[in-house]
Amino acid sequence: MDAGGVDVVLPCLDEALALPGVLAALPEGYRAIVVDNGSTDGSPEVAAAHGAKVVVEPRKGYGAAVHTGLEHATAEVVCFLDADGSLDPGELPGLVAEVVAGRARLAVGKRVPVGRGAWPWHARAGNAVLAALLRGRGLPVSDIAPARAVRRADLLELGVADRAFGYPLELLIRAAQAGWVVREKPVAYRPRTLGTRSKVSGSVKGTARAIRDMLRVLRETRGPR
Ligand SMILES: Nc1nc2c(ncn2[C@@H]2O[C@H](COP(=O)(O)OP(=O)(O)OP(=O)(O)O)[C@@H](O)[C@H]2O)c(=O)[nH]1
Ligand SMILES: [Mg+2]
Repeated sequence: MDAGGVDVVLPCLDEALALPGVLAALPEGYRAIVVDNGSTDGSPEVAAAHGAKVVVEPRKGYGAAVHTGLEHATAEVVCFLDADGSLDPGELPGLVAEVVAGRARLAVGKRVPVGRGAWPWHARAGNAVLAALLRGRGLPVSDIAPARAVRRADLLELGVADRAFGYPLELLIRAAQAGWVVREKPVAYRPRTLGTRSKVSGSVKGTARAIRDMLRVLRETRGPR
């Protein structure tokens, strides 16, 4: 992708140890927008020192961070990626290529675990159930992945409303309802950077919160039959 480059939105909550590696791995022409939700480990300063644009979002939640990052993006194509070191920014051009070439409106990563403990079994099982539900709604995906590429204008128009942890699921459901072509590409999924703490699937509290938010999304959306 040339003309204007690509913006990469990185939701971030206490990822100071992971950010240097993640930001250094961004391909040329890919600009980081780190969206922070009140980190207490100096993440915003680390992000800025490593060349990222930093946006502070006072509302808590993955969806709030991702949406605010989208609002601050200016590139035609925007990527989203976790900031915990579990995903390689070097794989983003593969997703962007699908969108730029018109093979997909939305390109998403399908996580392939690399290394022990990359993907806790309960998170993997929950993810598989949700992916099966999505296939039932006509979307051929096998992962609710936190890596994606899409045109900025398309995503704004799609109007994803969840601001918590149901965001990735609602995005896929709305894409299916809008008749978008969604393509999955395999991406390596590694254990998060050593020393950083899991906010979602690695703890009982985080998992319970994600399940609650995703069930709400399922209740509030209706798939085409
Ligand atoms: N801004 C913001 N970012 C968040 C919030 N919760 C999680 N994140 C970020 O969203 C990404 C995903 O969170 P993780 O804790 O890695 O969730 P996970 O991948 O399910 O859990 P792990 O398997 O432990 O990695 C990371 O970059 C987090 O820093 C939040 O409330 N606000
Ligand atoms: Mg993670």
